[in-house]
Amino acid sequence: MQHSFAIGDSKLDLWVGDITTQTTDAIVSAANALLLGGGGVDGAIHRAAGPELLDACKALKKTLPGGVLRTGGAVITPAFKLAAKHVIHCVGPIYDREGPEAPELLSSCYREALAIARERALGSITFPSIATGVYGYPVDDAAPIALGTVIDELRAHGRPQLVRFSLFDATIFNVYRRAGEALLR
Ligand code: AR6
Repeated sequence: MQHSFAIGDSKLDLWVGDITTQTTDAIVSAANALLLGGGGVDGAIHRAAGPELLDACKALKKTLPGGVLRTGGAVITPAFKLAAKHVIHCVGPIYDREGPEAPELLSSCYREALAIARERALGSITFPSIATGVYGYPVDDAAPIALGTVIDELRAHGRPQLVRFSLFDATIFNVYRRAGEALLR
């Protein structure tokens, strides 16, 4: 299952599938503040990348204030055994904890990840549906924020050339597809 939108010269692609199989320059993990791995998409990425990814996260933690990645933040490591070259680790908002700040914090994840991709001159990046699993963000609310932020960033900067979402099942894919169609109507 796949659907594409054109945003200027860039492509915004929606896929159904496991993000660990993606071959884009970077894939994004929905991590937590401690950056020590976890469940969901983060666990799948750590398992597929191998133990070097945890070592890289531990080294990176030492450079962060208090050893934690703030909510809405993003950092980059190599991707080790994955087909992608880099993993960008984002911390989405815990929906019930952040209240009215949640939309801005979710948007910040996508903005910061895309800023890192531009800084590193990456041509392609794949996101999961950040915060909509364990962190409890309703996917109907998260999808227009995720796609709206990516569309704004692509319109403002014209790169990376490809932004993909690797969505775990057809239900989530359909929510994102409808949100994309509504935003780009
Ligand atoms: N590929 C693509 N999407 C996936 C995959 C996969 N392999 N596995 C799960 N998803 P979640 P969060 C989807 O819970 O809500 C972790 O423990 C999943 O269906 O992974 O941001 C972290 O360490 C959902 O749509 O991330 C944090 O503690 C989406 O990915 C916490 O969970 C996000 O679900 C972060 O929670």
